[in-house]
Amino acid sequence: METKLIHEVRAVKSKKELANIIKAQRISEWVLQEAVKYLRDGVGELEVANFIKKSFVKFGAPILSFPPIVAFGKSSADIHHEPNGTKLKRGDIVMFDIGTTVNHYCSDMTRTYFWGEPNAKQKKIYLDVLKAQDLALNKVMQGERRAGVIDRTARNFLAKIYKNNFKHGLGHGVGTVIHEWPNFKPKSGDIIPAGCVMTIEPGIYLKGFGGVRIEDMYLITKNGCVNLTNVPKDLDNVIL
Ligand SMILES: [Mn+2]
Repeated sequence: METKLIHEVRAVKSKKELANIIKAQRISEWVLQEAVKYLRDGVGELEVANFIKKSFVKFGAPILSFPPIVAFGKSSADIHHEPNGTKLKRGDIVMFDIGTTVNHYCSDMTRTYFWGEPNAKQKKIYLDVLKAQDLALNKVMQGERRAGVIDRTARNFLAKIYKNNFKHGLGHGVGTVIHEWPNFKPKSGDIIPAGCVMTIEPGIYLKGFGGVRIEDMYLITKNGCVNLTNVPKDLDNVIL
């Protein structure tokens, strides 16, 4: 018998584990919906982040995967932004990166919105990040399982337009910890196994301007993948 490593075994989810991840994701989606409704001119990032925490409690999932990221305007250029007193104003980018746990299994999702009609540059960045996610997704659907190749598919597309402003890995495994094996990174040698749950989350971050990240969680299957995230992300759906 061949040996395996524990991270490889842990990556492949049972039906029960998957059900927990999906439940955590559904709850995050309810919370996201409420958070979007809570937005108004002048509301602060921290106020919205606190509202998100309260909503997770209300929906019965008070143990979060990580502290909610709420970023308005230029704050969205900061990958791991800590919500502060920044107030929402028309024309701002609004980024939410949230996740919770059910029976210790995590969920993870990022959506980027526009508070009012986005300008041409905001629109272009959004559409390019969405395209990068789609290119990576198509690779997975075509059966590509080399994490490095999948990462570079999205990365090379974005690099042609935005140089090195995609400043993190394309995605990661999700389980009882929020970042687990395998990893989509440009130099990753990981081979993605069927049955694992991965995020695909390209982003572009322009200091002094703002950023866009779009993150969905996928179940990797033998022949493709299934999106576990049920939140629209077409440009029309993200203009508030
Ligand atoms: Mn993530």
